[in-house]
Amino acid sequence: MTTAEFVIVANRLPVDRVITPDGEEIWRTSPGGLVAALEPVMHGVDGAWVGWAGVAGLELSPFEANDIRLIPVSLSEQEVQEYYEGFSNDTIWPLYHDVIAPPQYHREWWDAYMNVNLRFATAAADAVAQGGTVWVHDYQLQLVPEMVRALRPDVTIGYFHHIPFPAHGLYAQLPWRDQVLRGLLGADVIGFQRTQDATNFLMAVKRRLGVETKSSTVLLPDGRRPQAKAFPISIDTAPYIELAKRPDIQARAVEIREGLGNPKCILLGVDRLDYTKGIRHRIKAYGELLDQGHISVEDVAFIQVASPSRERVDAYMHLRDEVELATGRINGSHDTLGHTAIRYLHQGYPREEMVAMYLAADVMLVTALRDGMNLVAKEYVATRADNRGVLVLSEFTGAADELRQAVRVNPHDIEGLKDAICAAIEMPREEQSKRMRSLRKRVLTHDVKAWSHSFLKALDHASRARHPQQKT
Ligand code: GDG
Repeated sequence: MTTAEFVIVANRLPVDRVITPDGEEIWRTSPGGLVAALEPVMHGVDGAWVGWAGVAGLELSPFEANDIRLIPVSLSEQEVQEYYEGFSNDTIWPLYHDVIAPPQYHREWWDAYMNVNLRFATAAADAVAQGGTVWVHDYQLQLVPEMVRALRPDVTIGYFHHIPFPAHGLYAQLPWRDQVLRGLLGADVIGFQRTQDATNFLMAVKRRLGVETKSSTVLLPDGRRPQAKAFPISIDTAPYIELAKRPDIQARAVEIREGLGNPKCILLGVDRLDYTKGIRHRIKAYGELLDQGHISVEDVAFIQVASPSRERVDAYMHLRDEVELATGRINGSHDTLGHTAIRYLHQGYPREEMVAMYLAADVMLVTALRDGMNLVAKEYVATRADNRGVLVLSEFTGAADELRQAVRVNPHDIEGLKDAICAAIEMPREEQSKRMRSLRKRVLTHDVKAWSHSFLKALDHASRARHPQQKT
């Protein structure tokens, strides 16, 4: 098999399988942020991408799409249930998001997680060239760094964690806590969204494994020196700026406002329908503002895009019921024949339509209870070239560390959230503009290229330290 200098390993391949109306199978680039982030990196190098094609039971040989070599890892239906929906999304996801929902601990899920991680690690170890680099992504694959290192001690390994890493008091619940730390420590560079995540990880390493750390370096007994640091992820700003300039998309934004009966103010939320995103808190705050007469449906409309996510996991089914019940109640009490309080959309949209919504929104509500970064906040800012609009941002997002001029909220404090929404609705233009200008400056200068560049620079540094004679 041909090998590659640079191998990305992620749960999903960067393409989705689409069956055309005449039955032909085609592969379309996925709309996700990780693809946008890594595609430019892949095009410049001799690279390959290891991942699951998203369809259970599908066995595929390596193939090429959009000039990227793809190495599919197959998962059975049972593995999808146990490794992906189970251990990844019903154990690690809730535990790492501060136990907003109760994590489920099942030994058979852990077994599936180990088996599938080994499959990904083996595929990566087979694909990478002598002395090459492997970059592993996210919480579904935390054991892969150690496994790749065991199979291929010659390669440099990076790992990036897209979600939070919890404080030790919570992390300690995990029955397999030491194994997961050892898995991650197989990497030379372990990247997190926020400094706090890296600090939590380093603290867990010290307390659980009794290993010394010095600043961001782990001093392993075998002499290896992995680094754990923050590399806050961002967006590819160019497509958002370009789409926001397009006359047809600007016209669509006007049409969206007209469709809502021309309210003075549009509030917008855009999230996967996930319990970490604080959608219920935001709906509650908006409902109370209506109930108490602080706002009216004629003046202030609320669009909530809640794109379908993890629909076979119990906690997500419950959340959907709760959100839809709350929305139905508020709309039932406040809608008029001409105006809807909450325009609730349990659908996914093309990026063009998302940008039209960002342009239509006077206030963007990002009220996550815990979020690694939150790219929606950055996307909204990137589209606001006229410096108008207000970002209401939860302090529990990674983005809050960077976007200091947003209106900060604690989403658990419903009164505080209501005050923040009112302040955002009433914010004078000059103040909007002052804040948006500095938010835009931050997002445009710290884009996804800056993110991948800084991570890869740290990895290159680690590689040089490991092979001083080869790389000059
Ligand atoms: C994880 C971490 C971290 C959503 N609905 C539609 C749509 N989206 C797009 C958004 C945005 C992306 O999905 C969501 O990214 P977020 O960062 O907001 O959240 P997660 O999905 O939870 O991502 C997170 C991220 O990884 C990156 O490291 O920031 O903290 O949880 O880009 O625009 N896009 C389209 N239609 C939709 O209906 N086209």
